[in-house]
Amino acid sequence: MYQDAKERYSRYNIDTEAVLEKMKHIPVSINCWQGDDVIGFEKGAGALSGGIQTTGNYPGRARNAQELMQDFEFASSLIPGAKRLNLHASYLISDRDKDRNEIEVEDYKAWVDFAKKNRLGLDFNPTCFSHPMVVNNLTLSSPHKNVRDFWIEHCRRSRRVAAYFAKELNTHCVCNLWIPDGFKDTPADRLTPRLRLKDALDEIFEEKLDGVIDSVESKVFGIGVESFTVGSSEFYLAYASHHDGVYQLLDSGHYHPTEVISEKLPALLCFFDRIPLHVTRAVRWDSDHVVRLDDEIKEIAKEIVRNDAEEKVLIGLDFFDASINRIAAWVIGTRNMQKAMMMALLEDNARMKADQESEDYTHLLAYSEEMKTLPWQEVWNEFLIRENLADDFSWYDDIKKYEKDVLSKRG
Ligand code: RNT
Ligand code: ZN
Repeated sequence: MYQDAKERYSRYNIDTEAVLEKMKHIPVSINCWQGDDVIGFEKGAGALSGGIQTTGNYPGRARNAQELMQDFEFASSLIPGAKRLNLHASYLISDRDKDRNEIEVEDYKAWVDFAKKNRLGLDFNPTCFSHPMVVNNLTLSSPHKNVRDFWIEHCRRSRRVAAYFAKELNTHCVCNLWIPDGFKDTPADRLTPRLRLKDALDEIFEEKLDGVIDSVESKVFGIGVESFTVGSSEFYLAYASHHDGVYQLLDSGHYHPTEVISEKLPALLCFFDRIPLHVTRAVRWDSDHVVRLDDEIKEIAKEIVRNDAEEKVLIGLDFFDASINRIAAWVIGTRNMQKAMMMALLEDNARMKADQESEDYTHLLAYSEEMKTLPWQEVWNEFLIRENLADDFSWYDDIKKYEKDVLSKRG
């Protein structure tokens, strides 16, 4: 069936062998926090707060580092292609009860060993939520200097962890900063908190660190902070354009409902050589549902592929559903991102661009619709086979078996 598909694609000037080769080298950074409902390993780690929420109580959540590593390894074994692991500072592995402003590189050494063993790149995030120093929903923009300083210190140390990852693993490390700062009700002053955030960022990014790709993640609103977000899109976009080496991270759940990040990608590509992403699926709000193979994910992938931006756009995932098997969530969401990339690669993009430039909109419409019925699934199956994975639904049985043998024993 692959041979037939290959021949069929060649009639449209599409080289499936080249696509299969490319697919091996497009890394997806998988968020560790899908595995344990964004709780982490700090002593006394409790409920998630900061305007984000997991819902559901599916049994078998990873309760410690060993379980999360075991689950991630198992999930990875069912995912083709190059993978990275996206960690949060709250996933430190230390015997000591360390606060966020005390973290050090050695607290993440076990993750480096894990990454080396599993041939993963690592990305990192300071954790500026679910903590008593988030005072009145504010961190880096707080009016209290001690609060700001606490989080500045945490972020500075986080960047050093990111540099350590980059050095040890010989690949870049995206160090992404998201803060929950905002107000529940209409503020009297929208400027002052932003000026404080700007100063805090300057302190955080002062130190030049090799291998670190710094990013700032904007948002519209969170639960309990509906009226105002300090780190808005315009704020961070302007910050990033004024600071070399700092980029805006686009989270697909962080915009008004009719805004899509696929449309933002080519705009940013005019100005930035890096665009880190958090691909997620927002259902009516920033709900962080598992990524489906829906229109927007396909559109995001197309914008990456058509613009030769596979190395500029750093694909990361950000979903956390606690109502379904968490390993299935990882596998389904990551494979969907990869499927979207493959579908985009399997289009005659050059011809369609030429149609647009020569203003042949009739051919463009006809041809882009034609692309939709080409047998991409057969190329996907071939990708799985070449990655030593089954080309059928048996991955699901594997997960159910793991659920029975491992997850269900966790109590
Ligand atoms: C929150 C942001 C942020 C978090 C993770 C856990 O709205 O999307 O990226 O989801 O850092
Ligand atoms: Zn995000």
